[in-house]
Amino acid sequence: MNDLRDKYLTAIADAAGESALEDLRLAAVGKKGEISLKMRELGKMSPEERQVMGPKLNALKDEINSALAAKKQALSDAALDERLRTEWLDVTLPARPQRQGSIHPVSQVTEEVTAIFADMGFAVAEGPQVESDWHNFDALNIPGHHPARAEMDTFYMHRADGDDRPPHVLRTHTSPVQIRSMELAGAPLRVICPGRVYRADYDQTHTPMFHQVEGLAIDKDISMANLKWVLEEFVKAFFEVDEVELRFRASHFPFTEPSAEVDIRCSWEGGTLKVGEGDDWLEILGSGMVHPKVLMAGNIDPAAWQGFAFGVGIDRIAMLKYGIPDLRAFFESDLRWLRHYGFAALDVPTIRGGLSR
Ligand code: 2NL
Repeated sequence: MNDLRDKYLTAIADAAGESALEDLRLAAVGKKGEISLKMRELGKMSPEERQVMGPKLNALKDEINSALAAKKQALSDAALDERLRTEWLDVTLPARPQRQGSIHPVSQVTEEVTAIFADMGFAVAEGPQVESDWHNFDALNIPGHHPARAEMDTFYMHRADGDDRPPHVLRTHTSPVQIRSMELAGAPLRVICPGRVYRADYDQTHTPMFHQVEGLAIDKDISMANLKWVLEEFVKAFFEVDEVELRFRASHFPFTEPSAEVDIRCSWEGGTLKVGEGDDWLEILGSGMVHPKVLMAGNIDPAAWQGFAFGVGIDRIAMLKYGIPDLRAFFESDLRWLRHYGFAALDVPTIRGGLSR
């Protein structure tokens, strides 16, 4: 009996797979297995002998059965481990191994501008592209008869017949987002508002949808000097140069008083733009001190608070920084253009890590 026991326990321990194990089960405790046959012999034994052998054979059978069950479990655990090891899949890998997608220059520049202003304490705000005409015009001191409404070539949204409320518009600038920020957060306030804007204009240098970022800073003691410093820091960081010279030219916007257009010193020697040197001036920004009526529209008391604001065309500064000649190509979704001017998906611009490197 001990030989039988050793034989099967060793064989079970050494069994290489489930079918070898099943063969062993049949050979030992199957209907015609060695142990089953031995049990059948119990009938021929004397009662004394049977009383000794019966329990011993039953115990052996139980022992073999549990060894079989334990080995079966061990084999199936090992099989599962092997499957998990060989069928392992990295679900974070890109769908295709080649570089297929790239970041559009507009997205890249939006990220760059956001990183620069975030570093100066500006939050980012977004708002609806379909706006009430109040947020887009009236709140910005552009009343119904104002020529700026016509100049803006506004897209008006159609109202249902008989509905004579004023129509909504596709926002013509991101200023309404700043009005909403004033309404929501009040003063003091520092926000930039990047996003899509729309004007019914299409030629070499205009597309009916383009991108703008506006900035707004409101506090107790804010002046044009703060505006100048912020814009200088922005231009230096954005064009990645150590020195810049800005020129403020008196201008007019309905939403700022006083208003200034901002030029930067540059050179176009050899056909490429160099910022901060040379004898040319490049207009890149509109700016000014927020008009008291605009503060009031945002529920901010103009007797207690003042602020500066500015607006930049994202597409325009993207063309300047990255030497992209044709504005309309921005919106044609030409894969060859996107591969040429696009940015690698993982090169997220940061102040410390570099904006465009
Ligand atoms: C331009 C002119 C500008 C603003 C935008 C602004 C917004 C609020 C109040 C006052 Cl809520 N002003 N925005 C101010 C001056 C100029 O953009 O030529 N952009 C490309």
